[in-house]
Amino acid sequence: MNGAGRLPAAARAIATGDRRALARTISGIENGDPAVVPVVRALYPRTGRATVVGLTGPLGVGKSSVLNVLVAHLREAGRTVGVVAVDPSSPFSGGSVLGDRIRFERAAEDTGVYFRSMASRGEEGGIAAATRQVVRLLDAAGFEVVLVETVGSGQVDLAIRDVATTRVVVLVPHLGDEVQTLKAGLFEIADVFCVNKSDLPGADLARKDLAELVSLGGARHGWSPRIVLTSALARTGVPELWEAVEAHEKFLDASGARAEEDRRRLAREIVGIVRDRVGRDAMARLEKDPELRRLLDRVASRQLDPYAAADRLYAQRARRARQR
Ligand SMILES: Nc1nc2c(ncn2[C@@H]2O[C@H](COP(=O)(O)OP(=O)(O)O)[C@@H](O)[C@H]2O)c(=O)[nH]1
Ligand SMILES: [Mg+2]
Repeated sequence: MNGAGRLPAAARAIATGDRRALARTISGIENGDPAVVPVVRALYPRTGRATVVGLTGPLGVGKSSVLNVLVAHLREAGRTVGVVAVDPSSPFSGGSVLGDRIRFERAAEDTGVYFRSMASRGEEGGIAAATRQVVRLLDAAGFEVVLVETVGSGQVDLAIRDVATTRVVVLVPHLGDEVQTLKAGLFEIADVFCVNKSDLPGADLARKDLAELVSLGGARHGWSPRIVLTSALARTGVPELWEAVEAHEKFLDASGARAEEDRRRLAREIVGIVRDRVGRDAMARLEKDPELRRLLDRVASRQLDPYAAADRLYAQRARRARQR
């Protein structure tokens, strides 16, 4: 194992709980600063220890509110918690709501919790990668539980799928349109359903509807998603929500699914890195290499289709690799 002494200074500072180093490095990730890459890489051997829980679901269902109560619950139980809120719609400074400020205040006086919002940098693949890095930093900093909030929309959910060990989909009574959202992808990623605002009418009906959907879907890899009713407003159901998360975490260990899923996530990450590199390289060559420019000309004039061009580009790449 690496001794702390061998790490870059910022990595060493993060590993020993320095919050300013943590905040600076997260900002670097947010801004795509290449200087943070060695820091994140150096900390990689110290990751994989945290329980990473993703909360996702439509805007306004109470994800932040539930998260806030959950943090309090975990702190009472003596667990340390890092929180990342990924907000794809509003910039970091402009999107601050009351709940955020309360959490920030608490974060300032309690060293067992760290809260951070991240603004989306526009491209969704970017936010998924950035979220993964921030989660790793919090993990390496020693937080036992890392909570990630994202708005359930398309690609942003990949962030959840790619980082969380347990995924909580938050919904509200009167599912209506949300059932459509579920069919559009949230359903497949849920390990736990949280029906929040259960102080409002219709919560039991929503639970029944969900239970039906769950039974239709069957147990995915041996785990049947749990359904929990919460009210962040009345502060009820959150201990049960955490129990459901822990039950899933236990299942991951008992079934061997944890290691399997970790490998799958890492394989996706590695392939993603390769795809990015190959893609950037191919784009640069298409623009510069005269042979490839002619190829592109022929596709543009409809003499050649894009698949044929891709085959040739790929073949040229393989040829070059052999020559090297
Ligand atoms: N009635 C009720 N309102 C809630 C509950 N939880 C959150 N809210 C309200 O729902 C709104 C959206 O909450 P927020 O946590 O920001 O939702 P998010 O967009 O999913 O993070 C706020 O006005 C909250 O006060 C709840 O359990 N019951
Ligand atoms: Mg929120």
